[in-house]
Amino acid sequence: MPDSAADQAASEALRANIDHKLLCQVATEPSVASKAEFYHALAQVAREQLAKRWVETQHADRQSQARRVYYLSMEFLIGRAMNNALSALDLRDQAALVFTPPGPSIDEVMECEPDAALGNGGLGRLAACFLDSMATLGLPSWGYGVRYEYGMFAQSIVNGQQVEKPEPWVQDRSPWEFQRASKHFTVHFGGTAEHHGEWAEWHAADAVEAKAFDHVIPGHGTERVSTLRLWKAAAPSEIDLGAFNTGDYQRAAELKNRFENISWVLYPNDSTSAGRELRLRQEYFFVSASMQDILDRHFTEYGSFDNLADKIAIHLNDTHPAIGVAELMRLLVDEHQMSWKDAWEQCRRIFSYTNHTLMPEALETWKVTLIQRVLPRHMLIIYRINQEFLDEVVRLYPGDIDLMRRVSLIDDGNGHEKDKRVRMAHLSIVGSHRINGVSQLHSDLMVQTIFADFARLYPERFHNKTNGVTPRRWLAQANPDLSSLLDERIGKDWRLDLDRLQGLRESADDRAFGASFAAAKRSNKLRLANYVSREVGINLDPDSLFDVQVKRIHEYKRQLLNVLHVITRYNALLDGTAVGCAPRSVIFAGKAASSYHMAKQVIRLINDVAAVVNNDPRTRDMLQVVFIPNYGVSVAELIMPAANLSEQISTAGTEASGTGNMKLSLNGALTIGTEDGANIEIRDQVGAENIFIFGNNTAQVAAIRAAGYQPGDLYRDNPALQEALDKIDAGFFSPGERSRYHDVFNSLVHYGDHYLLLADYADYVAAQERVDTLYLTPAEWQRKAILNVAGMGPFSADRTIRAYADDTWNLKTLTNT
Ligand code: 26W
Repeated sequence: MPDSAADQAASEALRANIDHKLLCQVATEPSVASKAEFYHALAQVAREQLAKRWVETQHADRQSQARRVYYLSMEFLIGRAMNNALSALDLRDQAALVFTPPGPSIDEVMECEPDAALGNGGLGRLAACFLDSMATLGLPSWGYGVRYEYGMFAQSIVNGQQVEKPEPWVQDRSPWEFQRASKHFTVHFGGTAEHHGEWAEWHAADAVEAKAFDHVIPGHGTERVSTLRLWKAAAPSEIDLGAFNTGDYQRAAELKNRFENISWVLYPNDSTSAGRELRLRQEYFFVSASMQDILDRHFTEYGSFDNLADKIAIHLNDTHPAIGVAELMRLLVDEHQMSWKDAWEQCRRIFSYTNHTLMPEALETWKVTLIQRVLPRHMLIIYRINQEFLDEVVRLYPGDIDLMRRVSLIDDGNGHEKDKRVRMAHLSIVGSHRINGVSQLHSDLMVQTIFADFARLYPERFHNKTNGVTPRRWLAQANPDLSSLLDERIGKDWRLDLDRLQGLRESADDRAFGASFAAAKRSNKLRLANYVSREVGINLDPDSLFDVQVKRIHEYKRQLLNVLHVITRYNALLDGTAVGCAPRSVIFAGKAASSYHMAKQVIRLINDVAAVVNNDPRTRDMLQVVFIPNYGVSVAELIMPAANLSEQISTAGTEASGTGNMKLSLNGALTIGTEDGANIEIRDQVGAENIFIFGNNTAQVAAIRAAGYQPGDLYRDNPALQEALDKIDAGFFSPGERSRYHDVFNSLVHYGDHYLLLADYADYVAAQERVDTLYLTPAEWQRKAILNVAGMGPFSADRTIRAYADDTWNLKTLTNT
């Protein structure tokens, strides 16, 4: 805590500024202001300074004429902005001094802010971490996305089941956004396209207005910022007025809805492509507005498009913005009279693409008939791109018809016209000069499996960029206790240079440091326990091992395997065979897609198991289970610092990278995990002896499947497994409805156990026993936890973004002058 005279003076100045904002912006005064009103006043203080930084950054970028990167993403999972903004503006400590009793604390004020949950999970949160790093590294950079009125749904648990409620995160207006009244573009849909040689005229049927709302993303240790520009859909004003003027209010309202629904709600699905028309409209809507804005800015600055590719890089965050390849071609050829050949050359130097999943159901394809109807000109462009691409393939591999069919941008639907589909991943690859996966394993599998043909055609395009997380939000802000301890040991520079954490290695055996490290962890556990007690009504023992699995609920992530272990442990405690056990609190959190039945069953089962286990006086001291509702960025900020054990147990080869694994380890949790995604690289950094790796690896998973996997045999041969599964099947945890989990049981034992839970069960349970043994030797546990933190340097998003800037975007870093 700062208490010098200078700090006091600064906090007095801040207090005066807040009081002023309370008066002028909120029209109240400190003695009667509510927490929410204090929040708004404080946000206004930050807003003003962010605005200044934004203007200066734009000025510097224009002056330097440096290349910019535009990061296109359907999702940005920002969370709250206040703590991050105050830290970046160096106001955080002063704000803590301003908000003291009898008034609200700074934490209470910050909790008034709703999360901006404009994303589903990993992909959206990664985009938010990347913006933080781009700003911090001084890259001329913009994020572009959709200003959803309703973000990720709010989850509550009613009778053990997930209930989804809409989440209107900007009730009226957010203090963090700047509406740019002068920035609006028209986006067209439907109609017909008429060819005139190389270019075409698009006679669109509909038009919608895209209005710009900016979020200033502050850099840390720099005055530079990045911009997140989000588009809101609105009816074009002439249509609105026309109907109103004739007194037809109902029609005016209907029209307004029809247009504005484009940016109403985020699709709450990760890992399955919805294939719905509204989703395609959302994708094109934000991509078209972004491209027009980008070209507008470029032309204003350079008066020509000849140097476009020298000055801009556009990144596709998965295939969701892939229609941008066709849109850039349309704008350059049809609207700006560039030749097809020149436009395509530029295009290919401009775009790059990241793949985030190998799951076949997540790979986006769109019916040709749908694209023809909604975006007729783009369909023609895609056909031409495909034609030229396939001509190239024929030149390289003459006569290989099968190869052509496999790599074509169009899936020919086995000759059925109505089943033809556009493969968005293929469009992204053909239109990009660099393509990457998000961990070494994922990138390797990508070129060996789904993109093998393309890797043969264009080997130089494929590479790896292992994900990272921002240490500002996920350590400095989320875990102040551990942060101050690190500051004392290794200095404060780790915030901007995470490799400094290596300096902790020499403290791993220092008993006194270990004790302070453990004390910080315990206070974070207490903080979480208080939250759980308030929100869920379960009192966790802060000395028990906090065993945490937090992420989207999905079969491949195998929350069910974790449940099987919980039941096994419960059974062992009951029959007295549990020797050498440590008291545990098993903590789950995560959302299930609303249409994903099996994922919802898993949530219900967790809650049913929790109800039985937590109410059993025979085991209560040794085992507790809790499902924390409404997992999101802010809940994660509470959970990550409090975890002892990080569950990363996906079937090998299915989790592209994971980023929660990095956040947990960075906060001193040990990982129990499979050889999947970034777990492998985490092991390489922290040392195999400081992580619990178990189960079949990718090659073994493939071999098991090839040999004809028989989960029923494993069930029969393992009594502990059988007992756990039988209890689920017999309704032991659902006495009011005994058949509730038949489908869960069947999916594992009789219907093939697609994600091989039973194949990894025995090894998982054995690894969990090793976890207990270690936890019962606290000094050893502490040592390994410290070594985990020490090894996390490479998992800073700064490292990832520097690598993208160097080998994908070809960008230089800048400082404001
Ligand atoms: C079209 C529906 C849809 C929506 C989102 C399909 C697929 C997605 C994402 C690609 C799913 C996702 O979030 N993938 C996660 O990306 C993270 C960041 O790279 C990785 O760390 C996770 O392993 C990966 O599951």
